[in-house]
Amino acid sequence: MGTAEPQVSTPRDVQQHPGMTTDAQTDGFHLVIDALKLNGIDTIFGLPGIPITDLTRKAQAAGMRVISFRHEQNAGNAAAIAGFMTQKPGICLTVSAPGFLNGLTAMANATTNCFPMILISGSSEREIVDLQQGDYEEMDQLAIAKPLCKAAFRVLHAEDIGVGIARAIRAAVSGRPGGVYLDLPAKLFAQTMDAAAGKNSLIKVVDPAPKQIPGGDAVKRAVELLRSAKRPLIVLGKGAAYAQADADIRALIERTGIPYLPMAMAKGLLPDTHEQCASAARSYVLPEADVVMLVGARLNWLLSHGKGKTWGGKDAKSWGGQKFIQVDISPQEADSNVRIDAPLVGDIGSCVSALLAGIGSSWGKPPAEWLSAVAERKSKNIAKMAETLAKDPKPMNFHSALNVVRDIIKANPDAILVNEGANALDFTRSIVDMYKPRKRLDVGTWGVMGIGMGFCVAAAVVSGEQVIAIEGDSAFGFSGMEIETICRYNLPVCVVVMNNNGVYKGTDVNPAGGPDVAPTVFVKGARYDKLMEAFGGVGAHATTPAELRKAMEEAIRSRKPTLINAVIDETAGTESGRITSLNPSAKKK
Ligand SMILES: Cc1ncc(C[n+]2csc(CCOP(=O)(O)OP(=O)(O)O)c2C)c(N)n1
Ligand SMILES: [Mg+2]
Repeated sequence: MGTAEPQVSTPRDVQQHPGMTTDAQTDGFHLVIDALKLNGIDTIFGLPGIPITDLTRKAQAAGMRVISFRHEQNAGNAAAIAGFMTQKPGICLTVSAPGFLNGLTAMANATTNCFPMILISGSSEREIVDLQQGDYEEMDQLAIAKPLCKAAFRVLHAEDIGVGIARAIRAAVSGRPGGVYLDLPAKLFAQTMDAAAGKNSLIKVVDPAPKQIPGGDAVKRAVELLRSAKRPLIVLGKGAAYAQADADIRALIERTGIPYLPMAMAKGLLPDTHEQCASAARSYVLPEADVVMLVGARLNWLLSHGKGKTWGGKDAKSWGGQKFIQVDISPQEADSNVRIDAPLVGDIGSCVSALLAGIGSSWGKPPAEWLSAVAERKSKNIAKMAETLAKDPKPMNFHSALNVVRDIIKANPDAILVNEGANALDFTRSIVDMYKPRKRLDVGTWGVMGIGMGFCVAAAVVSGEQVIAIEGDSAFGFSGMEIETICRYNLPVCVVVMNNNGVYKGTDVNPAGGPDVAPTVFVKGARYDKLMEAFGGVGAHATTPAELRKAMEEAIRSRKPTLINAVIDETAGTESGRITSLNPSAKKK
């Protein structure tokens, strides 16, 4: 069978004669599809071409939903967020070398964010790739994928497809979820084998993401530390959202009475309007808390590494004095940035239910001084924000536009909000309250641009709910061509482009005074709405909050693919939004 590994003998029931498939035979194409279906995977996000075009056709013929994209990165982002929403690995299917590389960014982002996805790429002939003889789209994909994913596998023989898919599924969803790469060389698809033996070779994965029960000592340690706190705080991360342990998490928060902070994608796990939500007092509670319980949240840059001024430390690196409880599925997470006094390792659902049992029924609420201090900061900041939101400046700015989005989400709490950009991201996160779990999907751990339209497509396909995307005009550009995909599948997606003529703002000028505009500036007054009309969707142009409201309400009423070009004051944004401080500053002026 012309295999590159001479030590592997050709199995007797595998032949290399495509076209000779009889009813009693199956082939690589069908085995891949059957293996996915056997494991309850019903959707593929991908982009066809050699050698996987027929795989997309045959998958569709076999009743799978095959969502075809315009660029693999968007298909990959769709797969990743489908994985986050469903706890099943999202599948992204690409061609070899360039298609694979296009999908790779999404797979790496999935791994970073702990989203379960499987990137399946066709690849070229092993013999030619390994001798570097210059095959069509030649690349040693497996080697390149390895450092960017949780696991990477290659299947050379049809009889091993069942094992390959099973291993990929387990790797993607068990423990801390992540991206997995599965390499399927072109020759595999045409290999035939006896149909009964083929069926028998497939594996239905039993218990793909086994519960990981925390140790009793660790639970006791965590509960005791929490009980000792005078100013406790709970931080909910997107791991807590992923876990789908919503009722228990809510019970834990409410029974302990502890103020909590949701990270961006944990917003809505409890309604952001919950009286214990401390989002509006973030800069007060982080430095003031004495015991912090992290639930599915890592102490990475998004939480200032658990130290420094944000946490009340004297300078950038010094400890603020908090004690930490960290609930996480990975035993390696604790102590990554600061000392974790009570690590609690297990799946979030099992850990939270153990904590609930541990705190029992007679838990005293946190000291009243702490709760009232938090409440006071909160109401002051909320009042200040309400004042800002009530203004109606001309031209429209981020606040007055997002005040509309805030009302729309309040009236449509089941809608899914996709969000990317800099100012368009940061203002949306702080202004738009979420009411239900896993409804906010955004740039995640990396703050990556380009997730927008891929996330929209997957969110609509997976949930059937209305999707609303709030996109910076720069952010939108990374995946904007997928509005054709949105129109093609007639998805209920309303994209709002917050058009401030550029990256961060539209007012920069070329310091050298030449004819080129500044690197952050785009075409002024661009009409993104016209793009949507080109594909039969609805385009709207909004220069006031009233126009924006009308267009969004109409989009939701009609469920038609819609793009609203929301004209935002080009002076309104700030450099890098809320993370200006991360910009290196030049020594030499
Ligand atoms: C893949 C990638 N490339 C570049 C960046 C750097 N970056 C951060 S935000 C941003 C765009 C900000 O502009 P826009 O989306 O228009 O948002 P605004 O602040 O103008 O609302 C860019 C390019 C990134 N985060 N990810
Ligand atoms: Mg912009």
